[in-house]
Amino acid sequence: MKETKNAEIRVPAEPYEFTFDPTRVALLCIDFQRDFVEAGGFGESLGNDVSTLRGAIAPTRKVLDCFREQDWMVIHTREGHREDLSDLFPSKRDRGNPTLRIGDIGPMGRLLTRGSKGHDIIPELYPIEGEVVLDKPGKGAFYGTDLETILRAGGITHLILTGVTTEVCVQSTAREANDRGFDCLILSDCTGSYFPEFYESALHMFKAQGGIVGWVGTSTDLLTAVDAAIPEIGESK
Ligand code: C5J
Repeated sequence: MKETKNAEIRVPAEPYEFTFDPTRVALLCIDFQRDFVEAGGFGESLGNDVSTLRGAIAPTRKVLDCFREQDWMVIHTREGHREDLSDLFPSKRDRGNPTLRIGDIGPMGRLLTRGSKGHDIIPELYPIEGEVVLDKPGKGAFYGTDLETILRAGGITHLILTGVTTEVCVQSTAREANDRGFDCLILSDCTGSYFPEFYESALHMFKAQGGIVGWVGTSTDLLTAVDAAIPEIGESK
């Protein structure tokens, strides 16, 4: 990690400024998997238009580059199941009426199954060495994983959340994190939903009542705030 000990990053956000110590922040990139974002995956098998999520990719890449430049903690999550599906509840497998179910073979291999092409992270945001890749069987990233241990061991208190989809895995993870005492900022331009109305209401609920679950901001405001507090980022661009 770079020498950022005395910096305090102050990000304009709703319902009020989100302030963090850069030695205690982590970026969560939630489920940017081919299965959700690309044609032929799990998201499309549920009848969704996956192109609605793609707008989140470019701004997330900029935030990821900033965290990499600063050597701050980055965690990528992937929703999916063991190859033998032993960690897949029947309730999850059988829910709804999809054309294909989890574990079935689609154009990108077995849906939401570890080891398949569709389960992996999209090339634009692919993890690099040293970044945590966390496989999770549920929607929330804390359920059934060692995420909390990793964050506590790293001294992390503040989380910046990006990912898909806003009202499912991003929201579930943010709520789990909030209940564990982490301060969470969701970047509105770095998250996406198949349903514009769910995107709006999830973010609205999150920051309502004085930030009952957390804060909502933008990647531009975050990057500007980092740049102001740690000017060498701007110089290296
Ligand atoms: C969903 C997710 N939508 N990553 N998963 O099933 O949001």
